[in-house]
Amino acid sequence: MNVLLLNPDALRGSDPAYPLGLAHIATAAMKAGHAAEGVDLFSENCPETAIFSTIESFQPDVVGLSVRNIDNQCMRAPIFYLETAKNLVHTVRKRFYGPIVVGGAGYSIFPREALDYLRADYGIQGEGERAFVMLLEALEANSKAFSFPGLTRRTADRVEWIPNVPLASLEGVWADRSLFPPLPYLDAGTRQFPVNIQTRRGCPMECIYCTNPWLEGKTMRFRGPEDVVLEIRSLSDNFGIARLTFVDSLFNHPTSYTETLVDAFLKARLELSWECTYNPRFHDPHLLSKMHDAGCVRVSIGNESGSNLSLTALKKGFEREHIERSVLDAKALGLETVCFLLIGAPGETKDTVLESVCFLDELNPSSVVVTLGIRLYPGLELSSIAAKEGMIDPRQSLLSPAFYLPRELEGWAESFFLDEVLPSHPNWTV
Ligand code: B12
Ligand code: SF4
Repeated sequence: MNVLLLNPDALRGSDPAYPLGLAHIATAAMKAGHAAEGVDLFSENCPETAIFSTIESFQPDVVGLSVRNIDNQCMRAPIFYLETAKNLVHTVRKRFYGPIVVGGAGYSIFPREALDYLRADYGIQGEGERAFVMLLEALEANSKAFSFPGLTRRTADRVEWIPNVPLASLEGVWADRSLFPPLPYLDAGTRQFPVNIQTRRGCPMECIYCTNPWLEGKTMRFRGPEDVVLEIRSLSDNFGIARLTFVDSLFNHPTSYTETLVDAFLKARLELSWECTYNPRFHDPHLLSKMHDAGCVRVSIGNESGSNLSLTALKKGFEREHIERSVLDAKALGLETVCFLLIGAPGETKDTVLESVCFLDELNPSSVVVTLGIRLYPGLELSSIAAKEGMIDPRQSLLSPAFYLPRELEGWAESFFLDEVLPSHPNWTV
């Protein structure tokens, strides 16, 4: 089948993220013998012309659209990206009369509601490598009744969804970048920009607000370190990429895998610099030092707070001392450190906010990213708390963004950070 894959450019102007999910899907489709073509609207000035001319020349049988983001998760200045994706489906329909399939992380949180909203024909919830190929096979066989894990289908009067089952192994999982070359994402001056890559999927942690364990599964699965090295080599050989960002939810867990991976980087003498997530609970000075030797230059320390009360409420699984050790050891190695404040844990008060601010002030990481209000998602513990406290209706779909912020902090938190914290902290952003 001829498969046309589209990356919507909902985020032009902000930090662009290379469409890694689409590169994975394209690889799987091509491996299964299908012909694939890509249109990346990030680098197209006239989306309609780019889409129409590719439909004309390539004559696709199926069009796939990636929906990475539903919204910007920002309570202060919300942006709803799904509207852009819906317009794109509408545009494609003007010239293409076959099935339109949507997938992606944002989409997967709301498989039914988002498919209905977008008016697309099929959705693939969760990992797409297996499920998308199964859908292509079913469509090619002109099969009328088919079903498999991950499939969402819109019929005249309802939307049917079968929950996906995570791949048992990541063997063979690979992101061929040829359909979506990363070059438009590089900074014009430096010719570099961290290009994303994934080495593992899954998170076993229980943070009460986070969708990652639902999206990727709670059981971690890993790519072979040699495969990861080959993919990195192909990025540097084909596109000159020397800066990477690992999108793994927990890059430093489990230590044994990360150490093997980093050893493989060292053995291969990869000339690159990279950044990754770093969870304080699994802090290991020996591993951190090896990561530094293997090219790590920046760690995003998923602390989210600096108050033990809030860390416990969010079920982060670590305390202030873990954060402190992680930040100080990373700084001692000369790594850039990014810390986070997620304001609005259940029970968060002005005191816990001040405690967090003082804590990070003392640690003085390279930068701090503050988020005011926590985006609520279906099925998560924080959403149940919000419903019990009367902040949301328990039947609310949450596709349209809703946020958790204790009433005591409403109004105060925003002016506190904007008027009092930011002016004296140029390396903090809200
Ligand atoms: C790493 C990450 C980041 C990094 C990105 C670094 C980088 N340069 O790539 C950083 C921290 C910078 C970031 C920023 C943002 N992120 Co983010 N991010 C993630 C995370 C953890 C992983 C994404 C990833 O790369 N996965 C690896 C790839 C291989 O998987 P994938 O894209 O999901 O693709 C698979 C499937 O989805 C599917 N698939 C994908 N596309 C398609 C298309 C079709 C047709 C089909 C059939 C299947 C399919 O198959 C793929 C292979 O299995 C996800 C959560 C998660 N666990 O998925 C959030 C997530 C995507 N981010 C989210 C958000 C909101 C954002 C921001 C808007 C936050 C902000 N306000 O700044 C920005 C947007 C950035 C941008 N330009 O798009 C939300 C989106 C939900 C929502 N409310 O919209 C998520 C889901 C996190 C969450 N809250 O639950 N993010
Ligand atoms: S916040 Fe990080 S550690 Fe917690 S569940 Fe999400 S991905 Fe896992």
